[in-house]
Amino acid sequence: MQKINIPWEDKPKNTTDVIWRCSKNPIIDRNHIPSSNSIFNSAVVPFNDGFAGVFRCDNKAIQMNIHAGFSKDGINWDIEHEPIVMQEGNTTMIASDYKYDPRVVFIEDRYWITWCNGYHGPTIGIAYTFDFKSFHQCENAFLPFNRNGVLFPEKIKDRYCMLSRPSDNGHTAFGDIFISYSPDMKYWGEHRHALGTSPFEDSAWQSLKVGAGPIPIKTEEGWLMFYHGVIQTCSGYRYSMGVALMDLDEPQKVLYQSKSYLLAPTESYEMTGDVPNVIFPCAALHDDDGKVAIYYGAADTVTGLAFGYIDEIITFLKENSL
Ligand code: BMA
Repeated sequence: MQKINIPWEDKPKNTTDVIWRCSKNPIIDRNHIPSSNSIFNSAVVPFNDGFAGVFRCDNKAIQMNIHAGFSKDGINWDIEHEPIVMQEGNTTMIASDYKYDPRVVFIEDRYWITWCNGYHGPTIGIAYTFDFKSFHQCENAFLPFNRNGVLFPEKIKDRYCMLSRPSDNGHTAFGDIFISYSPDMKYWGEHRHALGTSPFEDSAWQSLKVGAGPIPIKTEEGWLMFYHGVIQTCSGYRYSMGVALMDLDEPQKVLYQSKSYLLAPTESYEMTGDVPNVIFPCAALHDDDGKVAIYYGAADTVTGLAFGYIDEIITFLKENSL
């Protein structure tokens, strides 16, 4: 197998943090393509001898859509100026009022994209591609309202497996992560509760709602799942990133859930933007050496990148678990 050279910077000498930010942050600015108001909450995967991605680009009318992009190094991105045009996949019903917050994963023979799809309110859209040029849209996974649909990178007990967060039609002041299974990427069922919010007095940063982030990473200890947690403050929601380990065979069983956040909005581009105080991870690249590079939307405006070691993250999680 080809070795993946994920983007990487060594841990700064003066930090004891488990996660550290890329010195080039934000790696994608809000006006990276001519039409964009903001580019954030986006997903990337290894592709050919570099990387491909699906980017959330809100245009200057604030229409939310997803665009394909390509990169040699995972940091400098060529993002298509026009949104992805979907063809029919496993359905003829490919209506979509908007598309946002994509995730991307390679399973078996193709890349699958999930996103928040506007169909009488937000629900989870699914599409596949082989080349990031033609995309085939499939049946929505769920009834509205739902957000943060995140696939596992392999079948579990012969079924596709997806995390999601049932929501409302607005800014959803609640929400736990559920898991659902499908034999064919069309019909989803066996919905189980997986990871919930925390009581305010235990871990307030994740007391309002939680949502899955990047594709879970398989480790010997379980599925490593980065997620966002939200606290309601006097001046609105604050989104931070946490991490959990889920059982390999029955991922609805949460083995550890972080009590402290891993990354919270503290940099100016995370605290200031169209929606202040948001860190929203949607992708993580990892290599055989145990390094991980996490892509996250910052303040609903730009895209940031952060780094860590998987074994250090797991140690942190075990020592800081709810
Ligand atoms: C959520 C989604 C995300 C967004 C976040 C913070 O409900 O809409 O796209 O990043 O709110 O505004």
